[in-house]
Amino acid sequence: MVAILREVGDSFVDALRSPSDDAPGIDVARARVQHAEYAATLRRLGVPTLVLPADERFPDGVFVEDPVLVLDEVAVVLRMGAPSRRGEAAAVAEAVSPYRRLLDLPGSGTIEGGDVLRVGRDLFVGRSTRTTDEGIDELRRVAAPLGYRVSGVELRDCLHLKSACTHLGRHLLLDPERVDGDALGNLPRIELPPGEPGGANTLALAGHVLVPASAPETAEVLRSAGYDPLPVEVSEMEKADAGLTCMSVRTWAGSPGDALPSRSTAGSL
Ligand code: CIR
Repeated sequence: MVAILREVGDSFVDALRSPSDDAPGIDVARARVQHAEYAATLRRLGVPTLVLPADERFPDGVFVEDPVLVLDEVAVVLRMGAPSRRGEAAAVAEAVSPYRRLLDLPGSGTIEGGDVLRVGRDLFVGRSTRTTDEGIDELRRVAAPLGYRVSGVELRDCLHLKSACTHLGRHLLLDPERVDGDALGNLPRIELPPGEPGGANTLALAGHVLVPASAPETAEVLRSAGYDPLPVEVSEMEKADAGLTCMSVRTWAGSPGDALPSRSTAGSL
């Protein structure tokens, strides 16, 4: 069981981002510090990390969640919607291959890992600018024989489904402005507080929930619901429309929101 990460390259300064007139530029040095702190947090929680070297051809290569979807039985190599990112899959798939048999999607539809929210044996897939109905159908053809139900979900104003909704373990955390919770099964839902859009992209593991440092009210809401939020600074990733799930692809079995068994070191965090 390992979390696979990829270092931040110098070309991260050119990462894809939604157009905005006054957006500050990405500070690559700061992004590297934040990435190293993210990796250190995972390790302190007892999660081993495998950190791949950066590949300067791929400005968004740090976001390893998007090119490969790891299920309990197999890993599915995805055809990404962003053409500039398609070459990222090879290195991530190779790193995953000791842990899972690799499967390719059968056609030419597109789908990105950030759009796939797993809840038990349900795979909810955002219909985004990156993920097409054809891509969702192809995932269904591969995953249904393994016992997964695959459903497409409408999104409003967000890059990926997991920009707006993540699995905490006992609940979903979701932004009702951007995704309709009724499309996401029966798990109880916690609504994202207004004004903290980045807060929806949390990462639950080892009895804790990593929460972007930019979302302190979200952390408070999660604490009130009985979770143990751990703030992690990801300001430079947020400038590239990304957050906590995007920076690792995790090879343990079970729902992504499932807590891993805590190690004694995790208790001191
Ligand atoms: C992109 O636009 O593809 C990257 N700048 C951000 C990817 C974020 N990934 C994710 O939400 N899983």
